Amino acid sequence: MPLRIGIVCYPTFGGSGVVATELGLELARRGHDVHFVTYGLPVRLGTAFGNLHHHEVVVSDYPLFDYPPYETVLASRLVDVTLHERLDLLHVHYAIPHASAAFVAREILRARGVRVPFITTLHGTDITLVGKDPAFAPVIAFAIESSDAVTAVSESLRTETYAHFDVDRPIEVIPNFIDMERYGPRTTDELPCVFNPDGERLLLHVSNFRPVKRVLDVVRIFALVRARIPCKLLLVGDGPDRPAIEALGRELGTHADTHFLGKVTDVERIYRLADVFLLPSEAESFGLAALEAMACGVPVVSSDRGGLPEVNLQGITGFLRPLGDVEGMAHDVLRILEDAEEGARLGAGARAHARVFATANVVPRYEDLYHRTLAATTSRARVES
Ligand code: GMT
Repeated sequence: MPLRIGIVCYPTFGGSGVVATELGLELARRGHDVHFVTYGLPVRLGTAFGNLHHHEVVVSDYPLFDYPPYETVLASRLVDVTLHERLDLLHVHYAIPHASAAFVAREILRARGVRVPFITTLHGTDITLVGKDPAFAPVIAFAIESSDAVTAVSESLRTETYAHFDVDRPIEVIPNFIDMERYGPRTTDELPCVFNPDGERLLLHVSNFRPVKRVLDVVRIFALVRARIPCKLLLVGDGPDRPAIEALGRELGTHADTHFLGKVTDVERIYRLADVFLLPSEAESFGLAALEAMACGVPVVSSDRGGLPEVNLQGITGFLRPLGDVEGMAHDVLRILEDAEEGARLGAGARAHARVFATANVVPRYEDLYHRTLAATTSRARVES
């Protein structure tokens, strides 16, 4: 049965926003009425469907506010959209502040006799980094506890959530997913690659260049590999570490062979050019970028942190090393680049394992959760009345 679903997320380039947007698009394709409630148009919301809607959250600039009350405005907007669009449920991505805003909205609606459950999907930094800041912890724990259902994008994130928050409720693991058609290996009819005119090998990293991504390690790995074979580094994204990345590249003499491509929207075109994908992160609840690379048949060399071992399988889709083991990761990259058979085996393994996370395998699990949550809400309402 088609549902009317409200989705809250960050509309930016972050992984949680990307997952929420792709989920909304897929739910709309499956016939649900999807309403995004966000402060800007989600960046990947390119395709328009008649059953896909956007409701902007506008926080007015009032001289009294040193800090605009985004959470309050979001909660009010959720009440308004739920009532006028007769939403069945809210699905919020990223706990801060979306889950607490959804809680406020749900309680306001309940006081008006309207029962609308909300589902919270935890993505990682909401729990592992920001969530551990004591300034946020009580509200996050309460919002998780008060959600009608909670999901985490990996087993690792579920374990971390229980370890760091005093919550006593089931958390269902529904992993991130990938469109295996859009993300696929390079075909022979594609334009020649402009980044390696002399056939240099291509190393790729995609992220928001935050310290947690350890992009400086990427540059160090590249320097070690480049000392052995001709290669180039493609960096997609941007963020606070960019000046330090450029400085290190100049210091190591690799800057001229590094291409900064910025915040590319059709990133799948870049993935499939790469020979190896690097993700040496300090923390990674899932590692969506690694999955995107794998779907394109690109082996991954990553750290072994967080949910990465659930995505990148040692010796099957690529290699994993302890945090900061730059020499080990460079060794793994060389193994992939210098042995064509090994590179092809890992690339095929990467694409094969990515299939586990194919959209058609994962999105029905969210639909199933929606129906179960609605059924539980209805029967609770019956008991209470
Ligand atoms: O990676 C980031 O810093 C962005 C962050 C986000 O919430 O937008 O990504 C997190 O969610 C992604 C989607 O579920 C995961 O694939 C990333 O692993 C996770 N990032 C971290 O845990 C650092």
